[in-house]
Amino acid sequence: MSKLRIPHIASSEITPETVWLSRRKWLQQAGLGAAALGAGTLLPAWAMADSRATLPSQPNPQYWLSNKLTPEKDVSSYNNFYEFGTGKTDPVNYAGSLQTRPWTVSIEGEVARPRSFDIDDLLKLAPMEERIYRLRCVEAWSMVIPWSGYALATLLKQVEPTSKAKYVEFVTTVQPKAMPALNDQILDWPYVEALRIDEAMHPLTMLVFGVYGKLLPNQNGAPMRVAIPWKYGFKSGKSIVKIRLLEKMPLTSWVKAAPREYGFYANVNPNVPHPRWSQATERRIGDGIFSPRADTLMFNGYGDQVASLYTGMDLRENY
Ligand SMILES: Nc1nc2c(c(=O)[nH]1)N[C@H]1C(S)=C(S)[C@@H](COP(=O)(O)O)O[C@H]1N2
Ligand SMILES: [Mo]
Repeated sequence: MSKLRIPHIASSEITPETVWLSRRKWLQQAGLGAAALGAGTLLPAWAMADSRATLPSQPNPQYWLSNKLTPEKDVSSYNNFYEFGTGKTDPVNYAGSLQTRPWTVSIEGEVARPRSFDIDDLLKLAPMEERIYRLRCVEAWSMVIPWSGYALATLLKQVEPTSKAKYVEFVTTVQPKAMPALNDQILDWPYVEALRIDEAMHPLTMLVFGVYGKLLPNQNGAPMRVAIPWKYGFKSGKSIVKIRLLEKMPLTSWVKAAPREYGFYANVNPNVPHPRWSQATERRIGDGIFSPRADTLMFNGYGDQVASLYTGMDLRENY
């Protein structure tokens, strides 16, 4: 199979976002310029083949955006899933071998009724809703995506969190045979993310099983991931196998890897730059390379719904 790779600077200090910026620079210097940055352009044709099952879901007009949707081919071919590599097309090229059945999700920790769920039971736990959310990556690009799923709170209520449950941790799958980049030492695996309990119970926080009316492609986090639309994309863990309710704030993967750059909260905030680049604007994937960058919105545009969760908190300190 064809493997299109772009060279990047190898260095032990380099962090993944630097690799990405270097890639951009390399493309510019190589004279490929902006055209080569279009998400779909590097894709081999076979990657577009579509064998996913449909997932009927009811559009939920409460969670709708008027923005133009990011084309499905970009949603499924321009991804971050570092277990498969740091290149944007590594996930679509390599995630095909991820085993997504059988799949169980265990919920444990500070809950009255710990238990495991089979993924096929989770698909039937509540009516499937289709919601359009913007996903804003910390790398300053964004997509507008129709996800299928339901509120995470629906699942958490089933296991009855105790009064000690202050945080919800998501542990994602590790499949050494399927994941070629586990030895890259960019992050410690499994990829772990977490939310405060009130963030996790917020109706916007979505358990996702499908996209564009079909089951999730592996590269988007099959068979189940979360989507937390007011936070940078790295908070939305993919291919979740375990959910733990905890009394203490867990150490999440990106905070562990680079605490000065990635905070626990990671609320989208145009006023707090990443230490190495601005977060004031974003490039909308799929909008065409000549369209202007968009202004990034506080809480990714979801401030009316979530700002009250952070009353009294200094969002510069808690980035
Ligand atoms: N397990 C796992 N989940 C992950 C990541 C990852 O590398 N591994 N990347 C995160 C980042 S940085 C982003 S921006 C989103 C991207 O989701 P998408 O590829 O479906 O758009 O997934 C997040 N979830
Ligand atoms: Mo991201």
